[in-house]
Amino acid sequence: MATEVHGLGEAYKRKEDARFIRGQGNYVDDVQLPGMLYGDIVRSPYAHALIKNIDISKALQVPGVLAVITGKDLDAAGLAWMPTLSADTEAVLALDRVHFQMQEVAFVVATSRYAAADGVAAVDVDYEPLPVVVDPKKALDPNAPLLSPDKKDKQPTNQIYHWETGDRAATDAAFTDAAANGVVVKQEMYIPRIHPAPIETCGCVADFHKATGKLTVWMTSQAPHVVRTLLAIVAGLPEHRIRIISPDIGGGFGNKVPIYPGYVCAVVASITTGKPVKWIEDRTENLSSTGFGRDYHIKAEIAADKDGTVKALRVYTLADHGAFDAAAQPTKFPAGLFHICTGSYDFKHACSFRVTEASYLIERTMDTLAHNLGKDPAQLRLQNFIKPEAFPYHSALNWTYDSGNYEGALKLAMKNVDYEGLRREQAEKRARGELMGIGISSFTEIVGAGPGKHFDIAGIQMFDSCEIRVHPTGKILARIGVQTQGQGHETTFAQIIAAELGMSPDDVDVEHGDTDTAPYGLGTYASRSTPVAGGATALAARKVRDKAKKIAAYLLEVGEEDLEWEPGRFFVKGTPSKGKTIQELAFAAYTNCPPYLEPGLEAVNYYDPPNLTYPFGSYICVVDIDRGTGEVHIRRFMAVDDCGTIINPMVVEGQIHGGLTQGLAPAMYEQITFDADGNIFGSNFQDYLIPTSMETPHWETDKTVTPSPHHPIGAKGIGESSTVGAPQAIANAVVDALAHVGVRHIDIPITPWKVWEVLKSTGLALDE
Ligand code: MCN
Repeated sequence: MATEVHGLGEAYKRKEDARFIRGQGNYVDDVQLPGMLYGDIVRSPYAHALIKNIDISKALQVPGVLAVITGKDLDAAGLAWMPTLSADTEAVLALDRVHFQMQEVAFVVATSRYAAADGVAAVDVDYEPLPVVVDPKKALDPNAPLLSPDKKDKQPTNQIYHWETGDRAATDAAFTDAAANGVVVKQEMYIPRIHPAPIETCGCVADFHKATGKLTVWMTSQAPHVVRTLLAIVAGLPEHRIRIISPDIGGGFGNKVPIYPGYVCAVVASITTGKPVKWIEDRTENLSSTGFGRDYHIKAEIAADKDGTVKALRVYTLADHGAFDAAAQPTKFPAGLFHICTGSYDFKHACSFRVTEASYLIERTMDTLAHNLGKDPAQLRLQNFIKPEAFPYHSALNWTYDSGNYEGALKLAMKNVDYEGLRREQAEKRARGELMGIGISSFTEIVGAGPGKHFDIAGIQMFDSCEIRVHPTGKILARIGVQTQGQGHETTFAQIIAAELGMSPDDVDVEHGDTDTAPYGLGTYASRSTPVAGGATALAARKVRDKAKKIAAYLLEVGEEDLEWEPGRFFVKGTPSKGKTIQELAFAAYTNCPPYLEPGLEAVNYYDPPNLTYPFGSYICVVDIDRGTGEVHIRRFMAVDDCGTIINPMVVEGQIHGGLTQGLAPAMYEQITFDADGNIFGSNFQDYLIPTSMETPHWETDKTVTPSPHHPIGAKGIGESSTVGAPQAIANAVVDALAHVGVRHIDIPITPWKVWEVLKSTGLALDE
């Protein structure tokens, strides 16, 4: 028998922490190469302007400055524009026009980081400011200035696309009927622009070797293989001579999926100089020029019977995609990867749905329905949930939810917080003039892109992969196509293999992030690693086991059908003492392999999942509001999550804690705004408030387990579940505290100032 197995479901300590807690992680900025140069970017102070001239002469006189690359230089090489992940094009360095404050205008290459920064300050750009539009509603005005006249043929207005889905006629009919015989609720809301704000900013070291023609780029990328292929296509470099290495990454949260101008400029600079070039952006550059999230103006409507049974959902969204349509979403739908369709409820009809924050709007609007009907929000949800026996559930927007037990999760959360007791306490407090609110969010996530038929990046279908090599002594090196940014893949993927082969995860090393060694993969985001690469890993391990079985049959001189498997070994049915461990079989694969088999014990699997996975959860938040200051205190937050089979409960809990804090952030603190001239507010951590441990409440967690029927080990993704589910639980709790005086909505982030305004307008404010 193998030693300890530590298979699925065990809180095995993270293998990668051995280097992290010793400060021995290897991040991009740790890479030092002989003769390395440094790049820094000249950025526009204007949100919209023409570039009349760029004078680089003074910059070239700065000691240490070797070169200044401008948009015109890139244009001459055919590299001025690069494709975005949403089929638009984005300027690498602005040619004759800038479209946002902090846009990249020139790239200074120098012998030190400081010289590069001095060079940036010495570049003289002559701008002619143009009218600015920062409000997407105003951008749609026919008289608004056209922001991308160079794309006029494709985009004659500032509206870059219109997309709708659902059955409009049936939805409208359901609303007409509800207006006459039932109820219709409408809720307008704004989900503000926020930033992923990873602690490590973006950066790279590009190293072009003139003699071999090989380009190696260490890069903060969540999807290194995709970067390699796109670099090959766009820059015309041979793909086998490009190596992208994503070393340890200090958080990604989607920020590190796209290709940014700094990467391209560093590559160009390295090819031009023949020296390695490092580019690392600073905090303000990261917050103001790399990928953001949300910025959705939403109108949501629910049609229901008078008893609260929901019938139809109608949603209109106006999304601000910024200067270029660079949304990092790999679906075949313009609306993006995360359209969760119709939430956890049995909506028969849905229409015009184009939203990534579907969960927020559905949960907010369900609460409005509950308050308008005078129903308990928990009861309204229990009444409308998709029933456990309805799975696989075909949604009104043609998605098949794999499995779920929504009432199970909500009832567990209610029991854990003593929901009835909290409602009694709320009534007592209200009678005393105190403000207490209880907010529920029963969300459904949709994660695990592919299937390849629905999801691709630049045409590459969204599968993922795992390669397993069992060495003669039975130790394993596995390589996966996904790329961790802190999610613990080196541990959890080792656990999958360990569970399949009956051995200790200590005996399995997992590598990732190097395109020269890892099998092709589409990257880590959208909680797709476990649903897709996790499936590939289990199936690759099963291939190994299948071959090991053939070897066992040969060594034990029986037919394969006479063998039985127990974790770590095959034995002859009925004679348990006659068997071979996986380690013995690995050794035999190299020393005494059956003549009719290839020697060695390796397997690779590329897995295109048949469906997405649909994790879900029910969260209950309890808040108290200070009537003197408008301050909201989160007293309790109970999160019940269900991600199917759990590989490592400790890693999952860590992911949930992080996600809840990321959900708290937009609910109460984070927002990027601009003034009328397009000057960005929120370009540093003093103005852009990420919650610290001081602001973060104590998270209480629990779980239900509803395996995915189609996933090889029944697992669903979890990484972003709680960031999807949490904001509306908090917003619902605040509104619930004020619902008795007619409040139905407060836009997030719910700041003390906004609450104070509501308290004053409703007469609840205590002035002293
Ligand atoms: N896991 C598990 N059992 C399950 C599901 C997951 O043990 N049933 C484990 C996984 O094996 C993995 C971790 O939980 O170790 C997260 O897995 P998964 O849900 O597959 O998500 P991904 O690994 O694809 O990570 C992406 C997800 C997203 S979308 C964001 S955003 C996010 C997140 O993960 N960014 C993170 N968590 C993050 N955590 C850190 N530290 N840093 C980020 O940038």
